[in-house]
Amino acid sequence: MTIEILTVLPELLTSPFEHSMMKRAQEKGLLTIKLHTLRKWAINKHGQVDDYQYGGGAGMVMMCEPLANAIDELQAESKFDEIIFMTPDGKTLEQRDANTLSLKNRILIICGHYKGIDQRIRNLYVTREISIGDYVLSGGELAAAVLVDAIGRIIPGVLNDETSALTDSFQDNLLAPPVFSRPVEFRGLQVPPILLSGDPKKIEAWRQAQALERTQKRRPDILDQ
Ligand code: 6GU
Repeated sequence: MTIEILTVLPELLTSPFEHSMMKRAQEKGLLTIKLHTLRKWAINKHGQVDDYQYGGGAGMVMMCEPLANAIDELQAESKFDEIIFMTPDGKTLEQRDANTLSLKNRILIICGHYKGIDQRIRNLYVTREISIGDYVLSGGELAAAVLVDAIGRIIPGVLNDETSALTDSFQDNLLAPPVFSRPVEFRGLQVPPILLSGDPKKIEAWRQAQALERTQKRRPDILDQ
């Protein structure tokens, strides 16, 4: 899978993909990440990609031409399966969205800045608008990094048994159960004896019960789905 990212701040997006799972996905050849600086398609030699908004009001808007020219050039040879605009007014990202996107072949993510992008680019090009939660970030880059990580780690072949996504929180509308490692006792707190029982059926039943209890307490909203 190839994920391309169009941004005015590509520097913000280098480190997030150089470690851990994103590194592994790229090394395995399962994920290719390409950063594109929107300045390359600026309207003048000053690198201008934004302008005042019609109707007045504070804040600049990312202009049509740089974005349209960039997208047209990037998909001159083959079309993107999805063109995603990161925006706080988009649909809140959920595990099921990441699952769907992880099966695509080639996607483009556009990072917004300032007051956002000209609405006509959204109408003409964008296939999905995604937010990562109900709060405002300075730009779409950190949100794009979150989206790429959520997608990249579940691309078929990236995870192995050790790191399986099947037991992740949200993967079956349940939060993950508590986990314990050595030592058996720490500051007077014991590991639940059942985890030391060596009985896989009992352990699985305990984990299911814990996951359910945790979800009921913390996120009853996801249980209803
Ligand atoms: Cl995708 N962008 C910005 N700027 N802020 C956000 C967001 C995205 N998602 C939540 N807050």
